[in-house]
Amino acid sequence: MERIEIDTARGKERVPPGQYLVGDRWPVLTYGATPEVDLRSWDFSVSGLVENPLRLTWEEWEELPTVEVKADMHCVTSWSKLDNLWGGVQAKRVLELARPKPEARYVSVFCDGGYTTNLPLEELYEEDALFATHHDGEPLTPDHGWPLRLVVPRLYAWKSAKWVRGLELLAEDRPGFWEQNGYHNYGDPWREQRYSFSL
Ligand SMILES: Nc1nc2c(c(=O)[nH]1)N[C@H]1C(S)=C(S)[C@@H](COP(=O)(O)O)O[C@H]1N2
Ligand SMILES: [Mo]
Repeated sequence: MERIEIDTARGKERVPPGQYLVGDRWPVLTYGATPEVDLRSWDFSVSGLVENPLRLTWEEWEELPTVEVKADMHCVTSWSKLDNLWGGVQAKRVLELARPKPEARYVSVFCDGGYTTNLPLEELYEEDALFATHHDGEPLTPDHGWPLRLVVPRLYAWKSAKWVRGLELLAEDRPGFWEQNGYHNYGDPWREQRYSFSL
C-alpha cells in the first residue's frame, strides 16, 4: 500500500498557535449523537457539477485503491493529536472518477446525522486529503466516524466530516453546519481562523 507522509505544517511550527497536545488520548468531538449506520443501505454519492455522478454501494467503495496517510489533527477547541495513521481512499481518486466540470469550485460534504461542511474543491486534491476507514491500523470506531470519514489534515478538524455519505460539487460556496454557526469559513489552524467574527 502506498504510504503518504506529508508535513502537515509545511515548514511552519508543527503545532499551530493556541493548541495543546493530547498525546495518545483521542477525544470524541461530535455535535449530537453518533448516528447508526447500516452498510446494507449505505451509499456514497458525488453529485452536482460533475461529468460522471457517482453512487457507490459499500461493496463498490471497498474496491477502491487505498493509501495510508500520516497526519496531525487540530480541533478548533484547542486540542491537537499528532501522527495519526489514516487508512482509506485518497479524495482525489474519488474526484477523478466523478470528473468535476470546469465550473465546480466548492464542495459541500454531507453525512449521516445531517452534519455538513464546505471546502474549496482544490483542498480535496491535496495528497493528504482522504476518506478514511482506519486509524492507526484499526477500523474506525462508531464515535470516530465508522464506517467512513473525511480527513483534511491541514484545516481545523471540523472539516473532517465523520459518517460521510457524499459530496456535492458547486460553483458557489455553501457554508456548512459550523460555518453557519460562527466558525470560520476556511479554517486554517496556522492563521488561527477559528471563528468568523473577531474576538
Ligand atoms: N458528522 C460529523 N462530523 C464531525 C463532527 C460532527 O459533529 N459531526 N465534529 C467535527 C469536529 S468539531 C471535530 S474536532 C472532529 C473530531 O473527530 P473525532 O471525534 O474523531 O476526534 O470531527 C469533526 N467531524
Ligand atoms: Mo472540533
